[in-house]
Amino acid sequence: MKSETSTTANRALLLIDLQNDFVDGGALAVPGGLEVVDVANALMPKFDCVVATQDWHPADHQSFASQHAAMAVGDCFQLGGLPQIAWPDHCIQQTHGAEFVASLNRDQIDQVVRKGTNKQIDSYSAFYDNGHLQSTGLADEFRRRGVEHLFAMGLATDYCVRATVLDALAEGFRVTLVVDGCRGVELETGDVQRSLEEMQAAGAVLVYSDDVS
Ligand code: VGL
Ligand code: ZN
Repeated sequence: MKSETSTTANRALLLIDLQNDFVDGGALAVPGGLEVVDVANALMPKFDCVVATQDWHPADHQSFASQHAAMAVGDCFQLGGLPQIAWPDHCIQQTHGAEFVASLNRDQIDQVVRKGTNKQIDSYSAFYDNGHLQSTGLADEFRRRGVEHLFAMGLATDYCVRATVLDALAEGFRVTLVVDGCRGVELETGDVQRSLEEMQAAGAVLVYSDDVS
């Protein structure tokens, strides 16, 4: 049986979408989003490997309500045969909204994974698009580096964090979710709680950042 112990050598910190558009004042602001940046900054020195994701959309990304006639933000529709929520324009490549939050310690990030670049399909997870058609290569990259245990946190709990954690577990990684490092959109009341329960049921261990050594 594999060792249950994680050493700094076989673990990585995965920071999900800590971008201007997802924090206070942003186009798709997640309530309290800015608060998690301090958690990220406090955790990074505890990890040899830090990977950050960036939602990175072309201006005509088809998840944007603005790209469809008579569609409102929050509407549900079908995009390429998948259920899709219509979002406000957000995280457009090369814009301020897509940049990492200025207070995030960028110099501690080893690798950046950009996702959502294909306008025809949304991509919540750091590993695959929402149809699991295309891989970002991140799982193989972790395996190449000998990483077996991921600590995940970021925005938003009920979308990109959830999808990333579920994919990571399916890829065979041990996953610890840093709960106070996450905030959710909560389009429907209870979405965040349901997401946490779903991740836990799939095998994620939920912890608070103070307990991460
Ligand atoms: C996200 C909605 C659309 C996220 C990204 O980062 O959770 N949510 N694009
Ligand atoms: Zn997006």
